Amino acid sequence: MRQYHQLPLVGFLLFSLIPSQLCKTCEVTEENDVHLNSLLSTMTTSKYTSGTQSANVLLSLRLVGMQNQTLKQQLSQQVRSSVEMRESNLSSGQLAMIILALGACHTPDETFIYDHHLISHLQNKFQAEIENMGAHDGNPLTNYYQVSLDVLVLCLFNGNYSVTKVADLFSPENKNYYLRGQFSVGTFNISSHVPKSVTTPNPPSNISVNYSVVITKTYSTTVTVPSGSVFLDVMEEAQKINETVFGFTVEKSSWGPYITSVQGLKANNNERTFWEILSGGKPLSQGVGNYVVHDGESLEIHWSKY
Ligand code: B12
Ligand SMILES: *[C@@H]1O[C@H](CO)[C@@H](O)[C@H](O)[C@H]1NC(C)=O
Ligand SMILES: *[C@@H]1O[C@H](CO)[C@@H](O)[C@H](O)[C@H]1NC(C)=O
Ligand SMILES: *[C@@H]1O[C@H](CO)[C@@H](O)[C@H](O)[C@H]1NC(C)=O
Ligand SMILES: *[C@@H]1O[C@H](CO)[C@@H](O)[C@H](O)[C@H]1NC(C)=O
Ligand SMILES: *[C@@H]1O[C@H](CO)[C@@H](O)[C@H](O)[C@H]1NC(C)=O
Ligand SMILES: *[C@@H]1O[C@H](CO)[C@@H](O)[C@H](O)[C@H]1NC(C)=O
Ligand SMILES: *[C@@H]1O[C@H](CO)[C@@H](O)[C@H](O)[C@H]1NC(C)=O
Repeated sequence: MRQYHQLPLVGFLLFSLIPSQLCKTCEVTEENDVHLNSLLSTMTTSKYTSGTQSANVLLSLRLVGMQNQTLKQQLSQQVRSSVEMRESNLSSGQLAMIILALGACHTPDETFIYDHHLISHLQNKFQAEIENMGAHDGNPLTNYYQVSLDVLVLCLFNGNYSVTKVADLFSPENKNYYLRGQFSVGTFNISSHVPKSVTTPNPPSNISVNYSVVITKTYSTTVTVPSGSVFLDVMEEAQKINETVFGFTVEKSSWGPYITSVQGLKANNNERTFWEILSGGKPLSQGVGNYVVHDGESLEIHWSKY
């Protein structure tokens, strides 16, 4: 027997997000049409390499009521096979996103959720997050963003969770919501650096940038790369110069390459450490695979805490 819990107020608010309600189409004004169309065309023509990516796009397409059935079926197939292939390796938030995407709009995919016991898998993954928080000073296995996705989905799909735990977890007094003394990352100072126009210079030229690894000590070098290079190209050139100082590891993620270690020092969720990337002292709002570097720029990768 499953016990169903609902937080009265939060439950009501989340209830209003129930899939059938989400499926109402909303109007886009004519002047915004052009933006929407370019977004939709990017979504239609992109190649998705992970189940989470497909799930995010499928959810969006279902929510806006987009009619391309071929595309929706392709995406839903990718999502379902990613569950079949690596359910046990999905993080809690990834599984939550997948359930949201499959469960939106009452399609036949909804039965897949129950046939594969995805809600009870999510309950277990959520439980593991809670246990990790107990053992590591409130730090989840993944992050609070994913833990909140878990709760949203458990609530929408009548999963079992402890109401008191959740109420504690999402209380504003929770110190883990504070970054550099501020509540949440809404006020995070991220540089609004827009990549310069993508006109490729002809003939191709080289540019030089200053690249530093900052732990407690700063290790700097000057790197020459072809213009149009991204942050990751700079890191690879620096690694060729001195493997000990500039060596790093990278992992594929749904946002592109993610830096996991530099000089053998690995980011750790239990300690809330990560490798932060900056330009001119300001944190970048794109990852190493997307940020295009400029001549004379001062790039840094910092051992940081969040
Ligand atoms: C939590 C989080 C982090 C955590 C991740 C570690 C952890 N404890 O889980 C920390 C604080 C370390 C982090 C770091 C960074 N992040 Co971040 N992060 C997020 C956030 C809020 C949620 C990610 C998540 O769990 N999604 C849900 C799960 C189900 O999806 P997922 O794909 O499996 O999630 C993984 C990846 O997203 C990955 N990840 C997190 N951030 C980034 C950034 C990049 C560029 C890549 C490739 C991967 C990546 O970590 C997640 C867990 O493994 C998102 C915002 C969002 N709404 O998604 C921003 C977000 C993904 N991050 C962003 C950025 C810019 C960064 C940094 C580059 C910031 C910086 N200047 O250093 C760094 C990454 C540097 C590096 N080492 O390569 C941007 C990416 C924008 C873009 N267009 O590329 C986002 C969208 C926030 C924003 N709106 O600006 N991040
Ligand atoms: C529907 O999506 C498919 C890709 O899955 C694409 O080839 C096709 O052009 C799309 N149709 C429309 C009308 O956009
Ligand atoms: C799960 O991840 C581990 C370590 O990353 C890997 O060795 C294993 O092959 C993965 N299993 C599946 C089914 O993808
Ligand atoms: C529901 O979850 C709570 C803790 O989160 C647990 O104590 C209880 O046994 C669970 N009930 C069922 C039926 O799984
Ligand atoms: C962000 O920048 C503004 C102005 O540059 C500054 O006043 C503010 O203190 C900064 N906030 C953080 C969290 O660094
Ligand atoms: C750019 O650098 C590469 C490698 O150092 C070199 O082979 C090439 O000639 C340079 N190109 C220009 C235009 O300077
Ligand atoms: C490169 O940047 C580091 C750290 O920001 C600084 O200490 C160093 O002087 C800079 N080097 C050059 C050549 O500009
Ligand atoms: C790399 O840098 C370290 C520290 O500056 C230095 O001790 C080492 O000799 C360098 N290695 C190479 C191959 O240049």
